[in-house]
Amino acid sequence: MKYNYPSLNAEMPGREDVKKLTPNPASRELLQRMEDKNIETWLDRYEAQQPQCGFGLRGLCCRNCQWGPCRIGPKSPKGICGKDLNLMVMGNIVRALAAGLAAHGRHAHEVYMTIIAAAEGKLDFPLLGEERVWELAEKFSIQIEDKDLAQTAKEVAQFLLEDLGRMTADPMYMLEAYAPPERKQLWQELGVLPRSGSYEMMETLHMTTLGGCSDWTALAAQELRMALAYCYSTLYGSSMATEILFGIPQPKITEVNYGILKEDHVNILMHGHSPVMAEKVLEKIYSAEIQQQAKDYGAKGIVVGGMCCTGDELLCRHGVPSVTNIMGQELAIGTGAVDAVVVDMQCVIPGLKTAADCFGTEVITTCDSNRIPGAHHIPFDPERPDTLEQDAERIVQLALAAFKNRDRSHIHIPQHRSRAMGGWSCEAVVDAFGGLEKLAQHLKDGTIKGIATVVGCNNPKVPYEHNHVTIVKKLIENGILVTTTGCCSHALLNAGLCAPEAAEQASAGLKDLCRQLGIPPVLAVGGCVDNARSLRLFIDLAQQAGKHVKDMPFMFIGPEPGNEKTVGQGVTFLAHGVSNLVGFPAPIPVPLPTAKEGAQSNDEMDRGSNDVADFFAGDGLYEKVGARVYTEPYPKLAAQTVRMHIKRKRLGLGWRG
Ligand code: BF8
Repeated sequence: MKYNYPSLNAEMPGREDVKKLTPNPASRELLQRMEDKNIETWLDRYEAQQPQCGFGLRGLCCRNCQWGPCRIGPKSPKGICGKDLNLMVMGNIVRALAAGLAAHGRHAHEVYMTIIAAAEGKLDFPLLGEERVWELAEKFSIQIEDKDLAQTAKEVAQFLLEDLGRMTADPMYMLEAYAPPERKQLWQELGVLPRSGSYEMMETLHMTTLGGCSDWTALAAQELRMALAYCYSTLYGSSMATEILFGIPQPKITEVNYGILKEDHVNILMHGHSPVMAEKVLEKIYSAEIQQQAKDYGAKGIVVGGMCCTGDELLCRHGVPSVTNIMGQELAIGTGAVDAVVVDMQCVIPGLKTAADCFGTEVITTCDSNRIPGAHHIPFDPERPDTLEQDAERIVQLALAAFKNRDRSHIHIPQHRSRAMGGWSCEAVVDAFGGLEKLAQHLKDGTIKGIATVVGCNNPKVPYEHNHVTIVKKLIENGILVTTTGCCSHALLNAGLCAPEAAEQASAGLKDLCRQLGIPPVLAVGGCVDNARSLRLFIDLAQQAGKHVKDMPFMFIGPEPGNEKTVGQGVTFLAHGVSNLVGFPAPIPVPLPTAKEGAQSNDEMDRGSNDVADFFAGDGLYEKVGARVYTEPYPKLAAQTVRMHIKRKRLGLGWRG
């Protein structure tokens, strides 16, 4: 069965489409296994939700006050308070961005407070990213004479905290340090410079509460303002602060996919976003005592696998094999081989525990924000750091005991593994190409036609991972270098596209270059906060080429958006002048083309119109920031749209190809 949503100009996949089109054979195998065992997954729950609410899909319902819920339709063009379509749709999008900012903000807070605790000697983490400490100290004009690394790192973290929480109109340190001068001037003129992450979240909820802002264009400006707060207080902040703690990643080869799990080993999965507890658990697992204990329990060793963004972080820094993403978390449990899954924050779906209970997998939660009924809860709090060492040890002991005690007769590990190269920090990418100048030259001469960052979640509205993989294959075939993060990166890692051998699938020019450098054409740069790495690369390359980012052959692509966090990612890139291509629209009513009056053929169509869709996809936003949103649910057409966009940019620059 397929689900047809004309309001989105797209067909949603049914069960058979998903099972046929999902590119990873291991996922197909596990989806079938869960179905055969009658254990529910997102696919069953997705079916049960059909048809999904047409008002919700288009952003046409408002639940912001107790007069509602109100829905906008032909008979009721306004909510009870008088809110019209523009105000309702824009208000919903702005609120989604605020929620995404809250999620990344909470993550950032944990990492910043961890630096402070480590610098004060309350946590045993050695601050491995010394270069980043000195770089940020210089950018923030911190006096470093007579200060050691720890003291300086603590001060840097305090500056980052201020960017997260400032309540006054002073400039954000991170934005001042890293945003391009042309953009700073533009954002000043547009009046969208933010105060801080926390202030802009508060202001957004304030503006959209009952009787708040009645001007949708002011909400659109707040969307940009909040995206800048999101970018500089949480993306740049978290990404760099994590580098201060655990080091700046360097490329490394590993193996990925469900086949890395081993029947005769203790299998532990690390899942979530903030890698602090995960790093400590890993330290314990690698210790000789724990390795011996695993053997004493009858295991041949311990396998650690990564899921979602914590998985990306561990892959980047330690080459820990990653397994899967948000929509694979139940499937990973379905192997029956996972003894424990350790989860920190975000994208840990309630369905995980249901599956875990069916296979005797221990679920251990480590963040007070992400409790799961029935799970072991061993929280990490950088402001109460005293028990971290014992807590990490307890987590490992729970996993070992789970291996020892549980029934292992239901194990089925799909034997699919791929080689992959992870660990692409911004510096590592630049170094691999021999410096910014050389990379910019490859772009100019057309060896690399453009750079697309292909990122984001999975969504059951798209055949699982199909669009990510299809689009990216087409892009590299056409000479477009790809950076990737988050759930998308797991799809591409498992598809073998992040291994140096994937160069064979690229255009002649890109293939030769990647072969010569020994790198893949798809660079997994980390978790979602590490989209900051791709953005920094775009900014630095534009500067190197003597151009503005908005004129460069770059694009941001989110084929399968799911979490509210993705709204902020997209708008961050838009604010910097990088156009977006999304697999289907955020809840915005897409204007549906209709036949022109007196049309002789089906080709003569009038494009429908509404203000918010026109703002994002037409000239409204474009005239302000030089970027717009393209929506294309069909992946081959999407890749074609990206190619055309990049070609237009190259023509505009007078660059060949
Ligand atoms: O931050 S891509 S589903 S895992 S939100 Fe979540 Fe989306 Fe995955 Fe990481 Ni990002």
